[in-house]
Amino acid sequence: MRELSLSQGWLLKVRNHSLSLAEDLADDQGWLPASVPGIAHDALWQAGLIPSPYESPSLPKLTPSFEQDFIYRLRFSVPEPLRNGPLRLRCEGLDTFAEIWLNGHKLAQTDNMFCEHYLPCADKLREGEQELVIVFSSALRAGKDRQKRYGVRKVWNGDPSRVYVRKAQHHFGWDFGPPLLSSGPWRPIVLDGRSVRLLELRCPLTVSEDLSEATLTLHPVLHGDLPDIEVLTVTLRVLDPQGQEIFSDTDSLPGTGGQLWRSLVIKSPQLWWPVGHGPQPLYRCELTVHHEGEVLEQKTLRLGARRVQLQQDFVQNSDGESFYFLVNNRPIFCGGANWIPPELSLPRIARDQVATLLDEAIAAHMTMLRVWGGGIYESDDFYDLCDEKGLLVFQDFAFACGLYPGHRAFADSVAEEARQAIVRLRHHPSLVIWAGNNEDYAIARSNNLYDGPRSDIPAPAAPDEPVCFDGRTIYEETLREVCGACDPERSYWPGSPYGRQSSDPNDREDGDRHIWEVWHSPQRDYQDYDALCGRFVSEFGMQGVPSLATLTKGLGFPPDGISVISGLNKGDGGPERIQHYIDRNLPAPSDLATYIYATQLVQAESLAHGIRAFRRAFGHDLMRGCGGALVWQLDDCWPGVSWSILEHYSADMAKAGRPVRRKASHYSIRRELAPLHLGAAWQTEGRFAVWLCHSGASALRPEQPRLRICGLSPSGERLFSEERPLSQPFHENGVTELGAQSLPDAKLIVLCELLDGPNRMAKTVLWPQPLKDLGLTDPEVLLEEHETPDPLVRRVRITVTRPAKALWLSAGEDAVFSDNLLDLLPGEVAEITVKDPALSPIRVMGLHSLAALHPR
Ligand code: BMA
Repeated sequence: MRELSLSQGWLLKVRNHSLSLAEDLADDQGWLPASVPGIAHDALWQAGLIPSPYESPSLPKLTPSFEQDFIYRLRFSVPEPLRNGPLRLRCEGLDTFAEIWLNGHKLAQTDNMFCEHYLPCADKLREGEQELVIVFSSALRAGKDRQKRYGVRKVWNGDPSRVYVRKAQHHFGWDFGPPLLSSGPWRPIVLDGRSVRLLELRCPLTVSEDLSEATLTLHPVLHGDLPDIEVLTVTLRVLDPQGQEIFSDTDSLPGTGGQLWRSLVIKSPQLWWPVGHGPQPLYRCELTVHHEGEVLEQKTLRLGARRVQLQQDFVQNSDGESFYFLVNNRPIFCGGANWIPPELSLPRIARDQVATLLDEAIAAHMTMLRVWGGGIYESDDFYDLCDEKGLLVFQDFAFACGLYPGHRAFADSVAEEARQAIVRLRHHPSLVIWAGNNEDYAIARSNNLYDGPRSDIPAPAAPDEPVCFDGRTIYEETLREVCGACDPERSYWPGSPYGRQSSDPNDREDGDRHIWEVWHSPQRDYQDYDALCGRFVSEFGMQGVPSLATLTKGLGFPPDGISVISGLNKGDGGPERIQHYIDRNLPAPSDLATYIYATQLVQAESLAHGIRAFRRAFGHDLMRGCGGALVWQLDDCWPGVSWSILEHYSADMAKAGRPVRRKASHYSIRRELAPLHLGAAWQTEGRFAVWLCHSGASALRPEQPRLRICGLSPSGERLFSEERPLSQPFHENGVTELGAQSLPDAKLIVLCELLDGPNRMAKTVLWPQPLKDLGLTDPEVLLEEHETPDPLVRRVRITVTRPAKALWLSAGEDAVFSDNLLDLLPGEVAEITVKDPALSPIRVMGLHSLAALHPR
């Protein structure tokens, strides 16, 4: 097709404001090679002019560069066939304040990194070599200028001027990572000579209520620059997931373009399911535009046939309404996590890196990711992979933790950004909901600027008047309207969190909820998560310090103690909050290695307590008290200390085929989200409840289930044992309460097992809380290693003579364990494998490794 990718040969320099732009361009000094797509700071870093933005000691040295402007320049020639015809410069993403010049003519000025720009330029070409220049000015300066004009607004995280700037908000610095206020063409630039362009291809595939048929509407909108041509031939085809054509039609449009509508009914559609619930068949819809044998435009989209409903209805014995998703009429508990961009420098993000991170989410039995509003509308790769893998996506619009302005020009820019994002993403079956923002209602409420959904939306205040929550107009009017017009089939939710009845956007019985009473103020115990549950928990989290290898990367040197890593923690009072939870729950760690272990154990326990409570509240039928639990946060954008459950997995690591480093919480989450899960929780000292969670996956139906419960003393004597058949029918896609039970001694460790014939289908160990009072002595861990046919893989058999809590195995930096963080009791055998290219000796830590193992 008639396109020229402008990705090679770019140069960049820091703009010298003592010269005019023409003089600066003429000055040969200071030009560096630059990648496109790319950002200026990557070029500076590669040239050795700045230190690595990924190392915490670099930050003070980088800060002055955030106020710099940059010139990108490309000299190129236009191939002859492209010259005759319409030409546009297609800038798929410019971050953020850019002036675009072609051969001395200004083509445009931009201020929204989330928008693609089509700039007509045929009449600006000259003979011979062309010169394309893009001048990027500092987003920080631009934001501060706007702030001067319109007033300072409240934010949590980052410089407050960020609310005026349509740029990924975490670039201004967030509590999980440092600022990187760079600029540049972060998505491709293409010289686009297509004479016919597909403006949009709308193709909703809706499944009937009884799932027996699906209706596919095809609605392409084309623009053509060929007024002299009377007939363009447009072919539309639909292929089933096996590649068989199930529809084909040809029509014609004039050379100026136009629109077509087609509709077809697919009988017995192959349904697309979330991972763990069924397959992910993808239909294909193809459009081709020809003229006299030449293909002028082409597009293929993959579609999934699924029926998704957000259920907001009655919940028995409670006020408020439910918030859960039905997919193909099946209630789905959305266990999952929040996704942030996996690199500080967005153009570095690679498809393999994303694919591996998504596989890690699936390995932890997650079904949903929330693309958080402080990041970006992710790449097509991200959503394509979610479609293929069956991960549901909860998609925020790109706003987070701020009082955004509601004035017209700003809202218009947002409307265009949203329209483009929706048109690009709406065909993805993985995408199940749009949400207006992250925590903007919460910050408004905390400043007494929000009284609930029925109050009036304020008009923008003058700069000298007190700030108001005028940004509400964006979530309740602008975005709602764009979603209604461009994607009416999908749910739109004004914010996360938000409630449609309550004046508290973070209400426990209305809408979704972010649970930060644990970790942030008032630092509630994680054992209390059940009392904090919401109808859909879209955020809750606990920090965990990553491994020594990752810390070393984030510092640029190996840490020799705990205090030196504090610069890697950008969270408000981060190290102190971690310490608070260690003090409440664990014996004191004695050195950096046991400290890392202790933080990861607290994180793992905390998230497990949360998921266990929230999943239990999924209940059944008319008692869906909680529809999902999304951990804050899956991944990291740099090698720092954060709430992530995976350590920073860089594009470079992905390229080198290295594995992801999991924090201990990955394993505890995986257990809590297992399709068949036995839950247990203390009700009072010495009394506990047991329940069974079932995800609906068909292979997991015990035939003759029995429940066995044993009580063990901390030294391992079995003081209590009981086994009974489970006679009650259990709820599929939900929770079956199995009753409560008292123990002869409050300090017993409880082993709960679900048995089916000779098989153990599920196991849970309930430990007296807090763990620091347990008084565990050395469990005498025995590891037996065996070779396997793969020389890099060892099989490890683990046994103990006394109860062991949270055994953590480690080996070389790139070792991958099939399971880890094991609770093991005398008489049990754990068999796992480890793949370790370094074949390093295996080390084991456990709760018993922490010093001062005595009750406090
Ligand atoms: C959440 C997120 C982020 C933040 C996290 C941890 O609410 O939305 O803003 O990183 O809290 O504080």
